Amino acid sequence: MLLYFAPGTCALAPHIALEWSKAGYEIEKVDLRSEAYGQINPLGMVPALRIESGRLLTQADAILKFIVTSFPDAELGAGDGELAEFNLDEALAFLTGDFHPAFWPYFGPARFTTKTDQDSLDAVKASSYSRIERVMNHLEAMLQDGHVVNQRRTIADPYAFAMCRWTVNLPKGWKDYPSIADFMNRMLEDPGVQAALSAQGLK
Ligand SMILES: N[C@@H](CCC(=O)N[C@@H](CS)C(=O)NCC(=O)O)C(=O)O
Repeated sequence: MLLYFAPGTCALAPHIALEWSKAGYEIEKVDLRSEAYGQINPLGMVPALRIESGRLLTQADAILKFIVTSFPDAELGAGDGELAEFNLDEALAFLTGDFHPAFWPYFGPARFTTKTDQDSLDAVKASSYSRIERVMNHLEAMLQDGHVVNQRRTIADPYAFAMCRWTVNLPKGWKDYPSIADFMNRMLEDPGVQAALSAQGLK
């Protein structure tokens, strides 16, 4: 397996999940804007995971679920219980469909305005803060039990971890949310998380 990544992006989530799964895998750092990567993944986005058959898997939540089913011994799935699978799917949909997009104006303000001056770009960035706060508040409530979902370690944990890191330079960062801060600090102590951070040059 080969995981295409750019440092610090949401590709950190499957990277940690692969570490936790003790999977045999390699990583390749890519330049998201390069023609070379565009030929690998025409969407020009990470994560992307090349599996043995040659198929390129895309979409973070789908890749994370693929890791769960490929490495059942790691027990990163929903667990048992009537609503367990729904709870995990709901959490993944929140992370991929609400949490991640809240950061788009912050990281790519030029995509949200036709103006090009710095003040206009900064204004677009600043406009993302309230939406980011809303999704962080929601995650804060989810993390009261120590994990994103089902009171157990699942693929949703590294996904949330990877994206909460993005708030570090915001007016309200992850350290300002008590349950998120507790979760992040525990994740930072985890050997698999440390291995992935180190491999991405983030530590
Ligand atoms: N829907 C995709 C979105 C992935 C995504 O937006 N990845 C970011 C990094 S966190 C990226 O590659 N951005 C490059 C771009 O938007 O051009 C997924 O969930 O995997």
